[in-house]
Amino acid sequence: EEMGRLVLLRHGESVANANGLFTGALDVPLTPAGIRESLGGAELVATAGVAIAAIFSSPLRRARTSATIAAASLDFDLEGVEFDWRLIERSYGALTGQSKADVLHRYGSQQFRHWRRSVTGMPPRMSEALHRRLAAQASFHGLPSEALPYTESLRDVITRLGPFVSERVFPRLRTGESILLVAHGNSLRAVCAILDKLDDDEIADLNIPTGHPLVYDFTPELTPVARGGRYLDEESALAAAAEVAAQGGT
Ligand code: DG2
Repeated sequence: EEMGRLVLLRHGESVANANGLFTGALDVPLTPAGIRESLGGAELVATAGVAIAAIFSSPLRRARTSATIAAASLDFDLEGVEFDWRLIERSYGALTGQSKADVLHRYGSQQFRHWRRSVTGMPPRMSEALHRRLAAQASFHGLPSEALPYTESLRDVITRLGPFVSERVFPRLRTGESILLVAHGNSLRAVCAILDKLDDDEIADLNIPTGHPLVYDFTPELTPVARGGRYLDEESALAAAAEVAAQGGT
């Protein structure tokens, strides 16, 4: 039987990305360049002829806008886009809203990389005041409190996304339906860690660029045919991933 394909798409460039800030649960919009990027990514999926049967998105604005743009380009009913809080970006704790360059300068590259890329690294907890301010953002209305942890490691994100992948993604792939997931740099790193069973070093080296669709094909046992999937625009996606890796000045 034919397996469905899974397309992972990180939202286009956000205002916080453009300003070099740790974003996490900060509910920022896309930049105009980010809107164009989302459109370009969605058009690549349409041109590749992937028949998307379901779109799942993080409820944060930057993902919702990108999912809306994708739905429009794929001729997919907007009402059918499904939101799942488990796709929300990793909580960056007290680093939320801070400049990556400042954090790198203040704490050094080892600590910076630990917080940003290791599986177990947890930024310091955010203050009650910051938590209250983030929880009051419109996109968090109606979501469970687990959607906004005071801080989170990538391991925690993998733990919350495991059930999402096995309950909402795998069953549809098995019935031959192709799925688009619109989410974030770190929540998508977690999805890749689950699909490819990445070890801790592989997870630390993984960077996902904005707006470049990453396609996974699967065997009937739900093993990726190509480990790490395939970007539809490999060359520019890998260049953009290298830029993500270098953010903050490392
Ligand atoms: C970025 C990822 O996530 O940042 O939270 O700052 O995808 O929501 O823009 P996104 C953030 P890095 O972990 O790559 O620094």
